[in-house]
Amino acid sequence: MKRGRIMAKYDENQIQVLEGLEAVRKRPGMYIGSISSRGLHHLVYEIVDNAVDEALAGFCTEINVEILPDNIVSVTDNGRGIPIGKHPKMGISTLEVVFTILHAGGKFGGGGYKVSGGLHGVGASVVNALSESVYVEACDGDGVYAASFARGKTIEHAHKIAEGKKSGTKVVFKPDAQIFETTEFDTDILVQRLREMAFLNKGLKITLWDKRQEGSEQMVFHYEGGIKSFVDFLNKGKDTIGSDVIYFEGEDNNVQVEIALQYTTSYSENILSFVNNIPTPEGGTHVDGFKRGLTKAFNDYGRRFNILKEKDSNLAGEDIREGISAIVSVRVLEPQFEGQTKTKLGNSEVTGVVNNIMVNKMGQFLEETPNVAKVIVEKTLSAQRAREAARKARDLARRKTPLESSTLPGKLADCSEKDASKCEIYIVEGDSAGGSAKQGRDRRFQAILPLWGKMLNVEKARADKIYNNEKLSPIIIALGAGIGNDFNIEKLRYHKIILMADADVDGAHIRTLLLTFFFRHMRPLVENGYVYIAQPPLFKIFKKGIEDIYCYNEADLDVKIKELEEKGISRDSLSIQRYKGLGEMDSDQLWETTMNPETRILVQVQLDDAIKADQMFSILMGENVEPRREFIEQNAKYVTNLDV
Ligand code: 28G
Repeated sequence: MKRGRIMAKYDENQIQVLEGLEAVRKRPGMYIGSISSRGLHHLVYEIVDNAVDEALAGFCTEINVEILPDNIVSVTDNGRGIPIGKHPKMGISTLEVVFTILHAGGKFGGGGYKVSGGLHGVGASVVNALSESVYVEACDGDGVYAASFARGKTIEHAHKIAEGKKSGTKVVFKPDAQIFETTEFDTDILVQRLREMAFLNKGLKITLWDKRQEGSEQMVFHYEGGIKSFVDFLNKGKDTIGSDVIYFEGEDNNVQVEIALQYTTSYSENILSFVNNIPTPEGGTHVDGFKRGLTKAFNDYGRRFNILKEKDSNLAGEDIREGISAIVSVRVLEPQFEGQTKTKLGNSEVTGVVNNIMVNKMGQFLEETPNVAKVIVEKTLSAQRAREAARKARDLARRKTPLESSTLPGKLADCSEKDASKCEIYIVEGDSAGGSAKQGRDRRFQAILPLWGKMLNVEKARADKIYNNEKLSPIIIALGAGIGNDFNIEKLRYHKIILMADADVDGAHIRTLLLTFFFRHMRPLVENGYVYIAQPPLFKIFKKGIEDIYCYNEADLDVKIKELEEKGISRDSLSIQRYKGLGEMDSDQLWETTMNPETRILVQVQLDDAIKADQMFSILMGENVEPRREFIEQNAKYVTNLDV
């Protein structure tokens, strides 16, 4: 009876177990990030992590990784060996629990199951689920025990296979080709991570042997200096400044901290950070604490020894970090990972711990080694000067580009006249119309600027964005008077700014956009009456024997026809062409109808028009959805081409 109950319970658990690992096979990405090469290599890290945890627990000094032919991976450690005794709750060996029970929460899906170093990670079951086969051997100093699995299912329970006095664990696995896009291991990727692991765990010896090809040799990663050696490694080939690598460690509030740093003559900063041996490229609270503490240590030192005088402002963090190479490695009991890629430490208690260690120990170091302090402070001061100079140069360059640039836009066909009051600029949408306009114009006083590229939504953009917009910045540069608060009408290069676009919906759209832009960012242009809209004809009347007649709207057409009828020319004898766009006219016609000051019609834009355009624009492009929908419903046929 009792036994029956235990069996029942065991069976229940067994079902749960199988379901659990099935979930891993269904959504591998949740557990190892991806099924690409990256995910494949992750399997190795999961197994190595468990061996490293045994090292952190103080029982393992060596981990050997081998890549065997067929991309089978073998990992051994010399720890205590995974226990093979019956797990009190599960009724199966601890070894089998480790390999077949999925621990709650996926590493990459929420939860974050990795609790800490020293408590053995829980990735073995994930590796098992995603491997064609797994073979595990555990030696506990008395005997050698083995178990095997296939795609998460137990093939052989742990059983004794030999006597033996050694201890340790061996895990051999073959990643499942049904799961992974590739099962080919990349030695360089493994070297990177295993070397990093060895640096982060001083004294731990990790070897890698790629046995897929004959004649290969074992690589050994073993650093008594730990992260000090890591900084040496980073700075190999660089000119270092001051001293050997500086190293601090400390612990408070259950946060263990190790820091190593050294300055080089380089101008960049190179800070690598880790939490429980996991890289945190997005940084986080440990890196914040490091930076803050470093900055404070230097400023305190500078004040105390009067290197920074009372009138001087504090040294900036970025100047103090110029040329630094540093490793920040912390161990935290329950790390909280945040950020885009979940590689940013969020635990707020960590900042203060790291900050204090830096302020105290870095401060002490600077005081005790004044010659080193001196050269670093000097570098910091020159970084500060360089940054000031760079900022001034940038400001100068910035001022020059949009507002008073010496280089006019490449597409601008400028006029020869320099007296702005006599100059006109035609802003033309479309390259083909632009081409005709360039040919047809009077180049002495007429400039042509064809527009191209994607229009910016002026509604949502601030000045800096407008300067860089490919459609608007040529206009700003060509007009030469700047925008916004910097707008200076004295510098305007043309006193007639003529918008020339088709008489259709698209043309109306671009006119609205440009009017809005002028209204918002160059309002004096509109207020002073410098902005015009060209009126290309909508119709052409032609008949053999009389000159072509252009009409600018329907009413105009009716009037012109009546005039002809009064001269005895019947309506039926006339051919009437309707223009769809500027592109339908050749350069002579364009000149004759739209650009020749003697014959053209220009409509001067009134402030009123611009305000209307602005309102329409706000409705079309703005944030407010309701009026936009109303507007679109009321004007459905006009706005079909607008990207609202
Ligand atoms: C070779 C490749 C990967 C491992 C050990 C050693 C122990 C262990 C591993 O225990 C169960 C869960 C937490 C204590 C622990 C041995 C205590 C005493 C171990 C590895 C019980 C797992 N004796 N070595 N797991 N723990 N190496 N290498 O996986 O509470 S996993």
